[in-house]
Amino acid sequence: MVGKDIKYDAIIVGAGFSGLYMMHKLRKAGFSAVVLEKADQVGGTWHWNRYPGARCDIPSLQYSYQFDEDLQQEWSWGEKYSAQPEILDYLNHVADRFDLRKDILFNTEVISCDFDEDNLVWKTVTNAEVYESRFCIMATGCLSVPNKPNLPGLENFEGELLHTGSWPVEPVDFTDKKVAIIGTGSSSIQSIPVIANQAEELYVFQRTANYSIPSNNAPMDKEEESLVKSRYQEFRKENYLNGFGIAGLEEEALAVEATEEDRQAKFEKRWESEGLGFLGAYSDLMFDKESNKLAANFVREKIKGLVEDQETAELLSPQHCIGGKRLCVDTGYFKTFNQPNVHLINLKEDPIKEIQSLSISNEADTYEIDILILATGFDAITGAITNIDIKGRRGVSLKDQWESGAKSYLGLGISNFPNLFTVTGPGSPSVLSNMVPSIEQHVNWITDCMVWMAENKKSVIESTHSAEEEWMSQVNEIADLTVYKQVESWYNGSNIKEKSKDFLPYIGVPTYTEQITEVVNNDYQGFVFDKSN
Ligand code: N01
Repeated sequence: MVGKDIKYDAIIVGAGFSGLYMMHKLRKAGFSAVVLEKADQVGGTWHWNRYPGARCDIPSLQYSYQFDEDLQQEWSWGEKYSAQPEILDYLNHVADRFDLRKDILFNTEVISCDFDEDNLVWKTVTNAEVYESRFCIMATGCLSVPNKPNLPGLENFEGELLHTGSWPVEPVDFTDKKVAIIGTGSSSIQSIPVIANQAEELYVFQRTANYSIPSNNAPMDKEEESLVKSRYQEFRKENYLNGFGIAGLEEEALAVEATEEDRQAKFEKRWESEGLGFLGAYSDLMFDKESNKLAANFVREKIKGLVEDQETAELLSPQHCIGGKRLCVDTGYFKTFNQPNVHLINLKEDPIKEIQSLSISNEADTYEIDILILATGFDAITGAITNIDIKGRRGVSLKDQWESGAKSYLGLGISNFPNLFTVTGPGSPSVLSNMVPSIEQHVNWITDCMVWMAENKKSVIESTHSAEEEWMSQVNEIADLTVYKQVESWYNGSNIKEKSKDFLPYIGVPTYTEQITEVVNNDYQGFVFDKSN
């Protein structure tokens, strides 16, 4: 289907969950494509995030592809929540099973993508070569550019410096080591209990305490697995009808209307079994500040019960709305602070003054360390896209266009950037949904669109500026109804100083699904085809 001198219909950037399925789907639809991947192997986020304790906090039976019935029937997960090595094995299996590697170029970092308006071609420059394609598809992930904060004296550190989001392939041995970890988000909360069991001393530098619910992880319940597999397609469809696209969040009752006894019983039940599903105990927890407070108080009481030293428990007790920052799911996190080798340092009260060759100092103390771990998160949702120098019509830079806020239509298309698609881009449910089904939904949509264009002899698709503006207003209007905007988080760019503070995920998988379907049914309303310059 390619034009005469253009080698590929599509360039796909990234070989994680998105890029692998995108390649498979385009190939099946008869398009020529190549995946450009910076790493030397597949996996995306599951390749880079190999820190100890890394695990998915969405049940494995849901955090997996559904596009191939044989695959979903034949693959068996070992645990309720899979650990990083098992997910990486799965992605390697998928790459082999669908013979995807032959169309992936590893060790290939994309530096820039330029749209040539005269020839309607994307020119993608990598560290190795220039590729030409009609379409450019960003399968770059929402959490793939590590945030490395500018800490005073960090450049002077001479010990081992690690980031949870770009962990080395070789295992790190913490035995007899003094370790510092900065940050207390999901990555840190997962890794702290594991590191604490090895390290001589572990210093946890906390700026903001976080809510975490026990994962209650266990070996896969074979009965449950059989049950799900006996009706896998229906099970997946039912999940799509849920606001976050995850089973178990479907309660309709309101916390504010429930009795104290009922609330205690429901919260307790979910604390004992659900992980992220804790927030599904009532339907108003993310919408009503008072209800949210009830759930938050329950978790704070749990922390008091788990942590022996009540001063430490108090420090570990978050004060913001629960769920406003991504809820964490852990295996023994709070109890780890009962170990004598684990020390909590409150950065709010006494920030890091300086990092020296083998120590960290704040006003009160100096901590001698061998290993420093930055668990400081990511330039989320937009970082991996703006990290590439993307230029669209008239040489407009995407980074500049997004400087005062990332705007996208449906999280799929961007005005001024014809034939460029983003998988789980800003303005789509992405990180506020189960990522894998959301990825599949976008890959299917993009492929269907490309097929439609071929059938209808259209060369170029581009979202309109007004469609994009209206869409992002809708994203924000929905978020205004929730507690999300009341909390500083990476959902709204607050973790990166230079970033515009916009709330980017679309809340509500079913409404989103309805709308992207309607757009297609209305001949891609909000997009224009073959627009002249
Ligand atoms: O990153 P985070 P993460 N000085 O941004 C602190 C997904 N994930 O890698 O809150 C001191 O959540 C920062 O403090 P504050 C999941 O979606 C999924 O842990 O800004 N501290 C915070 O405590 C998750 O939400 C799984 O005050 C600094 C921490 O660093 C997302 O990835 C597993 C600082 C960063 O927390 C990101 O999680 C792991 C500074 N200068 C992750 N800068 C699954 O299970 C930042 N911090 C699927």
